Formats: sequence, C-alpha cells, structure tokens
Amino acid sequence: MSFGKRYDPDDIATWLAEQSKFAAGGNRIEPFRPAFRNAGTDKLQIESDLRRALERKEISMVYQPIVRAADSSIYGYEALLRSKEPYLGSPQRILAAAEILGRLEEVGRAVRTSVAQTMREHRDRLEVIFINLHPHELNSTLRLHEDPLLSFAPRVILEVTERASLQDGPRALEQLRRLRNLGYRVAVDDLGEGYAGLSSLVTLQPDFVKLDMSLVRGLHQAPLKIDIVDAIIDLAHRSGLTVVGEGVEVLEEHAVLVSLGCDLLQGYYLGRPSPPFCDVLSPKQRKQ
Ligand code: G
Ligand code: MN
Repeated sequence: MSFGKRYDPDDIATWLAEQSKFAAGGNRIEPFRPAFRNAGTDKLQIESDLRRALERKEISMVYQPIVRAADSSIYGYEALLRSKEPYLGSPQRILAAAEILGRLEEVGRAVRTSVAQTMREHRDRLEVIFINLHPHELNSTLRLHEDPLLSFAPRVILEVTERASLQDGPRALEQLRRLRNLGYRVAVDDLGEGYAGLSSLVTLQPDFVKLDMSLVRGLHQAPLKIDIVDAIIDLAHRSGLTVVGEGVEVLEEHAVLVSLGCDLLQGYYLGRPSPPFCDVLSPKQRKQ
C-alpha cells in the first residue's frame, strides 16, 4: 500500500502493523499492541516521535558477532538499529515510520554515520561490519560518493532482501553494481523467508547469503529442513558464495549447521547484539 499526500490514520496504523510483520519475517510476527495503535493513529505524533528520537540520538546501534563455523573466531558483526523511544521501540517500526514519513534517507544516513564513527573509533579492528540496507535506499536517494561509510567500504557488507529487486527493478540492480564498484560487498538477507527466494541469488548476485532463522529454528528436529539447508549451502558454494546461518539459539542447531558446512554463524547461542564490540560467548557460557 502506498500513501499519497493524505494520511488516513487507520490505514497508517494497519500499515505499520503489517510492516512490523513483514520486517520481522514469517515466524516472527509481532503482536499488535493497542498502545501502538493509539500512537499510530496520529501522523503528527509518529512524526514528532521520530524527530525526537533522531534529535536526542535515542536511535543507536548494537553489534552482534558473526563467527566462523570452523573455530568460532569472530569474522564480523551485524550492526542493528535500536531505539529507546517508547512507541517506535523496534527497528521495524522506526523504519516503517520513516518510510511513511519520507524520512528513510535521514534514518539510513544516521545509521551509517553512527557505524562509520564506531569503525573510526575502533580503527585497530579488522573485522567486517554487516549493515542492513532498506530496499527503498537502493533507489537514487543513496548518495554513494559522499556516504559516511565510503572509506570503510572494503570492510562493509550491505545486507539486502529480494524486496529490493522486486520493487525497484533495474534501478536497484544498477545501484548494487555501483556499490560493488566502490568496494562494498553484498549479502542477501533472510534467504528462505517469504521475500527472499532462491531467485534472489540470480538477480542480486551477492557475495554472501544469510539463511533466514526460520530455516535454522529446530533444524535438528526437522529432516526436511536439514535437506533444504544442505542443498542451499551446496548451491551457494558452487557459486562461490559464503553462507551465514542466522538466529542460532541452541547447541543442536549449531552442531547441524557446522556439520552441513555452513561457513559463518550468528545468533543468541554465540552472542547477543551488544555495544561495540563484544566477544563471542565461550563454550562454557553457551546455553546447553
Ligand atoms: O532481518 P534480520 O536478519 O536483519 O534480523 C536480525 C534480527 O534478529 C535482529 O533484530 C536481532 O536482534 C535478531 N536476532 C539475532 N539473533 C537472534 C537469535 O538467535 N534468535 C532470535 N529470535 N532473534 C535473533
Ligand atoms: Mn540482517
């Protein structure tokens, strides 16, 4: 659904809820909270919440470790958006609100400025940073040559979903090509979730694929999932792609992904999103 100049309050509330569901992924549907409905029924309220959150720097970044499956050493971190603002608490809501209000560019830039600042402060580190790009940012609003992250491009992996190529078509693909030329690498996020099918490997030609956590969840108890993940890893490796297993929560999921040859792993089992830069949990600290 798209909005013109007029905002219907109920439409906004419904749309925001849908966006939360969409952004949260298939099995991560957020409950519809009445408090949010009230907040969402007033465009001015959402707008002022977002403006305040941006001004007061209530939007911040946390970093979750991504480790090598082979030895659990840290390969990099995914930068994730967090907000202390009560109504726009989840990253999905911040992005949905920014999208409706036409302020995605500003939020995206605030995110990349913050990540660049952190990378500057930790110049001695060599790990890479995975950062989520909103599909709409892949249109012409992304000012590539003056982006705050530009000088770190070789250490930045941009996560995109297939929604990008579906919505913006050739323009998004052209934008990705230009980003690659600047030294950034690309990951397809949430592979296996509704909006990111295998065709995204063909259209987006990424360097990395991130298996959606719905494929990882309960992997050890689902022979069919094991077969699917096995096939995806095999396919990805044949094309020279690196595979990241997301949302690893328990020992058994970890063990199956390692045995299937998944290259990199991410999830609460290995480390939660935290201020820059936490260590991976030691085997003793991991939940059994
Ligand atoms: O869509 P994307 O893959 O970028 O989503 C990442 C989100 O998943 C983050 O909000 C992060 O906090 C969350 N997350 C990271 N690891 C885990 C995990 O092990 N389990 C669950 N349920 N969520 C996780
Ligand atoms: Mn991601």
